[in-house]
Amino acid sequence: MLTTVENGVAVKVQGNPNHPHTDGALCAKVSRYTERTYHPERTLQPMKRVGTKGSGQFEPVSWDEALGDIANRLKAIAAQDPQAIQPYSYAGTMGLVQGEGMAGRFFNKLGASMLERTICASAGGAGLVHTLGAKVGMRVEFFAEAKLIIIWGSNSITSNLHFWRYANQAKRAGAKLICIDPRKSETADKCHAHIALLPGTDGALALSIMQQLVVNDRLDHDYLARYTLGWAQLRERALQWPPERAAAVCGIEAAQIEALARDYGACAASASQSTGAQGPAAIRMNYGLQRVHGGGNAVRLIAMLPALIGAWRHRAGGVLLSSSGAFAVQRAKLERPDLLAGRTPRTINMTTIGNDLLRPASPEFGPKVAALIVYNSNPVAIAPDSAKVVAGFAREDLFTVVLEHFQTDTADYADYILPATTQLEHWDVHSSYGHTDALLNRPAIAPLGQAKPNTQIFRELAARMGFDEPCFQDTDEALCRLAYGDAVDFNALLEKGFVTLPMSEAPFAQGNFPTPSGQCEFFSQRLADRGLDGLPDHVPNHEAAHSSKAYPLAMISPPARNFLNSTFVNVTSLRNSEGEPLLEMHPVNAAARQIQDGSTVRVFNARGEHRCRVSLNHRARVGVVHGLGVWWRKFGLDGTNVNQLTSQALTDLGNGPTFYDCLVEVQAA
Ligand SMILES: Nc1nc2c(c(=O)[nH]1)N[C@H]1C(S)=C(S)[C@@H](COP(=O)(O)OP(=O)(O)OC[C@H]3O[C@@H](n4cnc5c(=O)[nH]c(N)nc54)[C@H](O)[C@@H]3O)O[C@H]1N2
Ligand SMILES: Nc1nc2c(c(=O)[nH]1)N[C@H]1C(S)=C(S)[C@@H](COP(=O)(O)OP(=O)(O)OC[C@H]3O[C@@H](n4cnc5c(=O)[nH]c(N)nc54)[C@H](O)[C@@H]3O)O[C@H]1N2
Ligand SMILES: [Mo]
Repeated sequence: MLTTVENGVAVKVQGNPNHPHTDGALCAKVSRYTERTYHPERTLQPMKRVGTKGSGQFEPVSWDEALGDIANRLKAIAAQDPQAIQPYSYAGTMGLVQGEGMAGRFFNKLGASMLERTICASAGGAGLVHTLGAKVGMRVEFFAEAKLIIIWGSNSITSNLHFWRYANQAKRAGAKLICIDPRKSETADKCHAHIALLPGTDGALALSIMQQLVVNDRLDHDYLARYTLGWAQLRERALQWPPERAAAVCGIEAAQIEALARDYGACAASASQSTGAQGPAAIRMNYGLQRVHGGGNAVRLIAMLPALIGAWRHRAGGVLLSSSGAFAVQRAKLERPDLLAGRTPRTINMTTIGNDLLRPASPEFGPKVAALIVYNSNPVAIAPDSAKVVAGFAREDLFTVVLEHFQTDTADYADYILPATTQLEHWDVHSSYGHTDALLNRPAIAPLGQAKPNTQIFRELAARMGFDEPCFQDTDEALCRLAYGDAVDFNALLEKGFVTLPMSEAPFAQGNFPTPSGQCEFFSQRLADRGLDGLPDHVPNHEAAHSSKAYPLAMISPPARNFLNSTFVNVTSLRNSEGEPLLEMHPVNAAARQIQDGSTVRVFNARGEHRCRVSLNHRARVGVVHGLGVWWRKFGLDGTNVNQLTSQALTDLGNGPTFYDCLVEVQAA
């Protein structure tokens, strides 16, 4: 991203035309980054609560007073048990320095409770690790050369624009694009075929594709024999999934599965040819499909498909979910777990923060959470099962500090809000969301008002806590240099802003999977050793479609195009584009409930109720409703958002959230 600065003011941001993946284009939301940075409601001085908890009433205080009081409160709690202090952070910035760089040091030295940062991608990550061996896959640029692209659980036009550019190139060169998504997304609109399966049924679909590849003998037998582990067992399991069976589970036609397998099988390679008749087949999976109970197993099954047809032989074949395994981040050097000095604090999962804030002290749990320090996150809006989350944050005996740009739903519950800098105002380094370039974030302007980088806030807090290790003096630029160590030439990063990581063009053309066996692991001994099924299977949703009479509709809540999770929701131009929180619903489901297009509805289940307007459009299939997110609660009709309905249940692998595994009923309000 390039920022134009005039007289110290950032007047424009644009995509860097010299960066191949960005190619001069920013997504809709980030192109409004200056509007967000100079927003009149930006929090630019420390604020102290004056009203009752959650009333959102604050008065400005000096940094000195705020940090002094916070340090005193933390010291008193730590004197009893530092595990009663809980950090909570995630994706506000995914920068390695303003993320856990200095913060990790602070909480390790303190001996605070750990946070399991699994609210986004961990089921899929675990699926990849237990199949391919790491969070790695195809290089994104080679999708441009594929002849078949399956976009699976990804609304790329909304949430992964850089990939979409390559998919579009392939499309113009004659590739077939198939989208697998319960919702007819903006991306599905642009694909040649769309398979609108029920949420959480992708594992069944993948098994049935395998069954078809077996019965029609569209397999790369040489690749299977040389580079995979457990094929005989996987083959047996796949044979249990003829298209009719999978079609019933997925809520689609058997013919759709047969056609998909035919297209995919036509790309099957062999020992002598790196692709079949149709050319290379590439799968872009994304995290939308793993926010359900069986998300880990589904990702395992899909990640196996390229091995069946030998797609990995060609650089434009294979699968990509994550490229983060390509980045050798020096986390220990940044976060300094050695500062724990032998202590092993408890860990809380960020998805279950609702329950955990309400949990009393016990021998298994440890102390009640007494202090919460939130940075880079807005849990009151984005964590599931809001009724619990709100009740937890509303506890009068909980001391809450929120580092923020704005008075978010979470900041409303703070005892102190500390003003943080934005990406225009601080140093950072980033890995990527699917490509393999390391990125530098230089400050373009001075911090606005009294805002400070997260790192600086933790540095100053550390000083007041009496933490005197020299590592608390490291500058942000020093932390940037540390993040990748020797893996990235920092001078090149300073010069160009990005550095492409070395990575082979077709990483698994000859096996070499980073698994314990070196093979693509259909059977995972590591999972078997944990008492789990070593072979993947279809794992039904916790709340499977048709399993409840009271709540017959499945609800998913994927991102809105103009927001980034709950970020940008308060930017007027972007909020005007989105309008208001909407529930997309199929006309057949609406007619059965006498619901008119545009009317207000109650969406509810046993966890709660959320009111919003309904949109009867072509995007919803029968039986599935979409509450696009993630709106701030305070902009909702009744001060709630879709997470009032979602559950704290976790995934099969990786302890991830199950936002899209959620049954509801809808009534006219
Ligand atoms: N504009 C925008 N871009 C974003 C974000 C944002 O909030 N807004 N968020 C960023 C972040 S943090 C992330 S993790 C990514 C998320 O981006 P993605 O990984 O693409 O995930 P989602 O957008 O959650 O879901 C993608 C698609 O999956 C579909 N889906 C839902 N359930 C299922 C299912 O069971 N099976 C299948 N096959 N599909 C399903 C949804 O309808 C949606 O169209 O995007 C990033 N980019
Ligand atoms: N229902 C439903 N819920 C979801 C999802 C969904 O698809 N559906 N998606 C889930 C996913 S994939 C994710 S990743 C999570 C994301 O959840 P979060 O990690 O909470 O991300 P955001 O909602 O974007 O909120 C980030 C906050 O950090 C602040 N921030 C940004 N930069 C900085 C900084 O440099 N310093 C400080 N101190 N603050 C900063 C922003 O102002 C913003 O308020 O939400 C999850 N929640
Ligand atoms: Mo995410």
